[in-house]
Amino acid sequence: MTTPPAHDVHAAWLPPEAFRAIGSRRVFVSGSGTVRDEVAQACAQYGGSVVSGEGPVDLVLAVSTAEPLPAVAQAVQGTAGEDGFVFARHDGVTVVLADDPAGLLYGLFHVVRLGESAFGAARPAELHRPATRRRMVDHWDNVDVHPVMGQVERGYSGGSIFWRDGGLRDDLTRVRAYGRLLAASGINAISVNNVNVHATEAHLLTDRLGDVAAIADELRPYGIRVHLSVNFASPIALGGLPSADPLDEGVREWWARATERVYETIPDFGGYVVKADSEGQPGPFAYERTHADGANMLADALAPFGGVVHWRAFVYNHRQDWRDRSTDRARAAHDHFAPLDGRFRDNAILQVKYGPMDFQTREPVSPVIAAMPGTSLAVELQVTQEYTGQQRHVCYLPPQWSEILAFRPWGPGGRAVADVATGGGGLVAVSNVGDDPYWTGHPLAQANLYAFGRLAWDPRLDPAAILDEWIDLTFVPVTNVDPGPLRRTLHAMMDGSWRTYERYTAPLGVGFMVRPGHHYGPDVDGYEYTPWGTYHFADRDGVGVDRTRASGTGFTGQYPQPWSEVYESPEQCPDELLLFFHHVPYEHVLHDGTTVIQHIYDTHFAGVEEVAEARLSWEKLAGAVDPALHDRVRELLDEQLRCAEEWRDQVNTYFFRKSGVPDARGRRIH
Ligand code: GCW
Repeated sequence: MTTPPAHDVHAAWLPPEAFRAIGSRRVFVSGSGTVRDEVAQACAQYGGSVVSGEGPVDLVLAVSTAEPLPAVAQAVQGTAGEDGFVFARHDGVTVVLADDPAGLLYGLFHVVRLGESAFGAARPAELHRPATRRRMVDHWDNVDVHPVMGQVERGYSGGSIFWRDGGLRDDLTRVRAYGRLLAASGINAISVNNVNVHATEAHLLTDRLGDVAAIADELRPYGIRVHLSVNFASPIALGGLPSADPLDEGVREWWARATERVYETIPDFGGYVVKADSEGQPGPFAYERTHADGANMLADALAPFGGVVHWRAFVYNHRQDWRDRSTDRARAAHDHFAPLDGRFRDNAILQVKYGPMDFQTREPVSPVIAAMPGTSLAVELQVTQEYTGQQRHVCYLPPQWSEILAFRPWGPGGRAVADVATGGGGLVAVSNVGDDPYWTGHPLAQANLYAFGRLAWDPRLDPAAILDEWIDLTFVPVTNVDPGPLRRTLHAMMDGSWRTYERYTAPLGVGFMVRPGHHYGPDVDGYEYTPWGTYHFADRDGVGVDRTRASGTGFTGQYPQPWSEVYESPEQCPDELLLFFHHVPYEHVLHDGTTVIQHIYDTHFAGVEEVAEARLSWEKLAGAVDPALHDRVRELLDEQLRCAEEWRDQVNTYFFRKSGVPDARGRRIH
């Protein structure tokens, strides 16, 4: 891959030009701090000035209690609340008023997004408030380089921006810059190490806490709180205790003391993230305790300091016997957690992956989300593209996230997933960032991180509009040519890319079919006879997993009405999830009149054609974007096309050989 020189870090969605509209004006800023520094820097670059309350001013950025507050700002009414801001254009002046410094920062970035249009016609006061208090990204970064996973587990952007050679990086400039990017998207919380907490990383809680504090110092100016993944067995591994039983007094005391020391060092520390009894991580099951017992022990240690524990619901048997048709991995989270509803402390957040399996391109929404009204739930998304092209393929994920967030588990008229999340623990996503100069490996993958932040702030935003916002911020200001073609091309390449990816990979919601271990590229039977619980059950007659109550694993019964009925019925089940819920013959007819087998052939040919088209469109943008970036994306599109063809040919050939049914259109199948 071509890489620009190491010092040349891509500015992502905050190129200097994005600040021109602000930096070329007279700006009143109340107080000292990040907003003032940002404005002063922009003004130094673009000829504007930071002014005091007297004299003419174009933009006011003020905390509402500031003295003196220019008269024009006093005329703007509205209470912003935590992290919020009021935005208005009044008497020829643009006004941003907040109640706290974080809100002012979000107001500043709102003006950055609007650019010149923030200084046009009058606008009545608009209130902007985040839908949820905590908007979080999780890093799966290891301090040491892990022998199998590398430094960042499921990371596709190089090493960690925090850790290097077994310790904290000497230069944390990029951490500060990352915090700035996150704040500009709306994110305000981050966990800095992998949920699989290995031996070295466990020490971040105790003797290596100074490293975490140093990261917190870099991120604090951008309103971002630091959280830490901890190992449930820490009292044994770090404290030398004989047990980690969550009901043991000595163990509880150990966590209370350890947590106290964390807050002595980092007073605004956010809390813990825990993966317990999952894929080999220790947990409360070893002591015959429940996950509520485990989570509550940590919640109690954190409560005096206002901290929270994010307790992950990703608990399943990863040593399943593939011959055992009664065990269904999709059922596991609901089976384990639904009975515990109402038993978690207020500051324990149950973090639930959006689907019942594992971040697949297509899954139904997890039934846990509807099953725990008495528990604070956070919905976990995967910005890092583990199963969606690993940042070698263009795959703009927000259309998927928006579908998930808009899904109504209790049917039309009921609450949506977004309502459950915003009324509880909010949204959390696994970050896609590493030490790559473009931050995310594939430069276009930056859009996923940006859009996650925007949706965490407001889950009702339109993903297509966020995409344009990202394109304009990232590319448009630096090109001297008509921005129209660039915007149109990028939009066309990216907006439908998740569906394109779906077309050339595993069909109709059946999932996986990826190469075991690293999960890149096709391997239809790769997981079929393994202990991982991820099967498609293709035979000569048909394909899919019978999860019905009538004849299958009964998973459909974990949903409330109407979905328990809709998913139970092969006639009513949405096509895109058909093979997730049903084992059907190849000749089964979908709602659009196509058979399953013909759908498999058609989508796989179509998906590859769409990638080929995207590649051609990108070729035409040579000269319209930075040449190094153009090269990087072009090389990646070559790889995407190669890989999509491989997917097409393996999947089509596999199903042709199984079924013996030829393609109705006579295309080449190997
Ligand atoms: O998707 C799976 C990944 C693991 C990951 C796990 C999890 C961090 O393959 O790499 O571990 O999920 O979410 O805990």
